[in-house]
Parts: sequence; C-alpha cells; structure tokens
Amino acid sequence: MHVPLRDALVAEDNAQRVVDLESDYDHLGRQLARRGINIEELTRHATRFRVALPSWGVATGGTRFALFPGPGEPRTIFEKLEDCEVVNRLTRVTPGVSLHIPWDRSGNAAELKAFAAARGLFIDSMNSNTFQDEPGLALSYKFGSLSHSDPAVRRQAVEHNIECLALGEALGARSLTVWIGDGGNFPGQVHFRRALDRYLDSLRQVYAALPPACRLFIEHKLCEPAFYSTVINDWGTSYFCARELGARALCLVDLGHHAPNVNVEQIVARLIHLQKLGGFHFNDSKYGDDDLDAASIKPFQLFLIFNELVDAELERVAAFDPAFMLDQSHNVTDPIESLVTSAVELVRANVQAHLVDRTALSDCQTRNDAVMALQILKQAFTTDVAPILATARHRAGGAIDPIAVYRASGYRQQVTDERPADARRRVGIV
Ligand code: RM4
Ligand code: MN
Ligand code: MN
Repeated sequence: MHVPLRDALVAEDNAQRVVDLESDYDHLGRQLARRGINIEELTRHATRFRVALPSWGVATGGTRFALFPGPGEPRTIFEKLEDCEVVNRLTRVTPGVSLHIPWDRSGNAAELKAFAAARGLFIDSMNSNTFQDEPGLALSYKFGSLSHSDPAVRRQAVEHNIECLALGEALGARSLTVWIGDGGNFPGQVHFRRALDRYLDSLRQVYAALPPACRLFIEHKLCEPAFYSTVINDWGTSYFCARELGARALCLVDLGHHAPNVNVEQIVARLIHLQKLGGFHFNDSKYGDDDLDAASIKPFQLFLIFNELVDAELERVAAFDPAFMLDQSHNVTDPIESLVTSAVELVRANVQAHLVDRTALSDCQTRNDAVMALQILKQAFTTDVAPILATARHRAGGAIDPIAVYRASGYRQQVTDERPADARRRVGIV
C-alpha cells in the first residue's frame, strides 16, 4: 500500500509560501475594499465551492486513434479513489466522485462506500454506460440502446440504468446521468421522431425507478459517436424530455457537446429560467468534444457561465440546485495534475463571478450601455483572485501551490511501482 500524499508534506511546502501569500492577500483585500468588496466573503465562496471528480478522469484517456497510458494508471475503482483522494487533499473542493458503470463495478457497495469515506470522499453521482458492449453482454449497443429499434435491446438498456440507480442508492449517490451514444451515421438510417419516442418510452421506465433522493440528468450531445445525427442532440430536445418525465428529470450541460460558437452561457440561463438545469460536465474544447482541462481554451466563457449561475444563486431562482462535475479525457497530461488544475479554474470562475457589480450591471442594461456593461464583466474577469483561491485552500488544509506539492511528493512514482501496466489498454475515450 502506498502512502497517500502526506499532510506534513503539504504543510512543509505551505510554510515556505505562506508569508508571500499573506502579503498578496492583504494587498488584494485593500484593492477590493476600495471597490466596496469584502475579501473574506469571497474567500468563503471559494471554500464552499464543490465539484465532483470523474472516476474515469484519473486514468489516461485516448482519442479514437490511440491511447498512450501513463505510468501508474489506476486499474480498479479502489485505485481510482486513491488518486481522487490526492486531488482532494490538494484542492479541498473535490470530495465527491462520479462513477461510471460498468467500468466501476466493484462487487460490494458497502465496502466501496466505506473505502471512499475513509479517504474523505463520497460517491456523488452515477453514469450509466449503454454506448459500449462490455464482455458478456447479451445484446449489442452497436445500433443504439434506449432508442434502439429492437425492444429487447431497449429493455436491456433500461435494466442497466435501473441497476445503476439501485447501486447509486446503496452508495449514497444523488443523481444518475444518462448519456446515450444512440444516433444515425447516415441519412435515413434512423427515423428522427420514432427514435425519440422510443427513447422517451425507455426513460420513463428508468424515471419510474428513481429513488426519492435521486435526480435524473439527461445529457445531450450534438454528434459522436454517431456521425450524422444523435437522438438527444441539443438542449431543446433534452429540455423536452426532462419536462415530459417530471420534476426530478433535469438537463445536464457538458461544455464540449455543442456546435462551435454556440452561446453556452445563454443555454445555461435558459435552463435556469425553465427550472431544468440539473448540472454540468465541465471541460474545455476547441473543436468538438475534446474534453480538455476546464478553462484551458475559453476561460471567459467559463466565467460567463458562472456569471449566470451566481446571478441565479443571488436571486434565489426556484429549483436552482445544479450539480457540478468534471468530465475530461486526459490524453497527454498526468490526470491528477489536470484534475487539480481544472478544479482550481472552476473555483476561480466562481469567485470572479461573485465580483461582478450586479447593481451597476443592471443599471447599464436599463440604459443600454453596452460598453460599460462589458467593462463591468471584464473588471471581474480580469481581477487576479489567485491569492483568494490559495488562501481558501490553505485554510482548509490544502496546498497553496498544489501542482508543486504533487510533483515533489513522488506520488506518481510510488503508484507506478505498485501498479504494473495493464495489458488490456485499448483505444477509446477512456
Ligand atoms: C461522453 C459524455 C459522457 C461521458 C462519456 C465518457 O461524451 O460526455 O458524459 O460519460 O463521454
Ligand atoms: Mn459528459
Ligand atoms: Mn463528452
């Protein structure tokens, strides 16, 4: 058994940085005070923020061309949780973990739950997988799952989702995210209206099995794996299905699942308005579902999304309780470093969104002052809140410089020695 990243190591590294940090924090505090902002309030927002980790994100992800596994890849859900613990020890905002079934099937739910709890983690959400054929599966998902033309395949996919719900309940998970790979590769292959009807009919059966404390998230995606059309292709379709199903069916926005140039923050606002925003899969992308680290390409877009979220939070919009999760595929980085970086970027966007002068912005909107409205947003976005983020982490027992501590810890080397490479590695997103 390896030694998880030791608290003493974090403390030693922090000790070398804390004097400078305090000075930066005090300076920023004085600057913000001149703008009528209390830095401690912002630090509280940073401390309270949470985003769940994807269990599949701690292993190297591939493209459809190849997968280049890194050293010390976790091979089981238990090893994945060990890596998640490291991310959380460094950032202190990621105690929740999202599981993917069947990838994370463990046999004994109570044991898994206890294993997570012993590491300061909990199982936050479940993801069903009907987009691949696991070994031994009776019927193939090659031509779809919940919307398949064959009722027997649909039944199998429904049962898999119901199994995920039962497992999630035993693990204490609060949501099930359903993403399907169903769609058509060629015009004419799929009847658009009938496929959606079949999907809805299947999902109604899943919804009927939803445990009382659980929410069902519908995740749409513009394209892939089907190249011509997907059944749940956009937020409108997702919203329609969620509304058909009932109050605990909500829409999940994965940032990589939209057409280029789509205004994602406006979609977020629409779903908030319609009381159907369930949650997020955060990542970033340049061309499609690239699953890059959050804020690596479009940090301003991420800020604008958080601007909508904070606005709804402050206005106490009804039924507003979004779940935050990362969904990334790390193909050239150490997954732990990518997840740490992304978690930090989300806290940053959240804190920056809390900096927006909403009274002044509203006034600009009334007066149609476009220049000042943008300046108000830019002032918040360009404020360097790094000392707030580092102070929040430090106070919570995390690292002032998480990547530096991680690299100095030797964790990757340790797990490389303990976890011999898995010969079964394959091409694919995870
Ligand atoms: C999909 C989608 C799902 C994720 C899989 C691995 O594109 O984003 O949320 O579970 O990838
Ligand atoms: Mn996703
Ligand atoms: Mn995706």
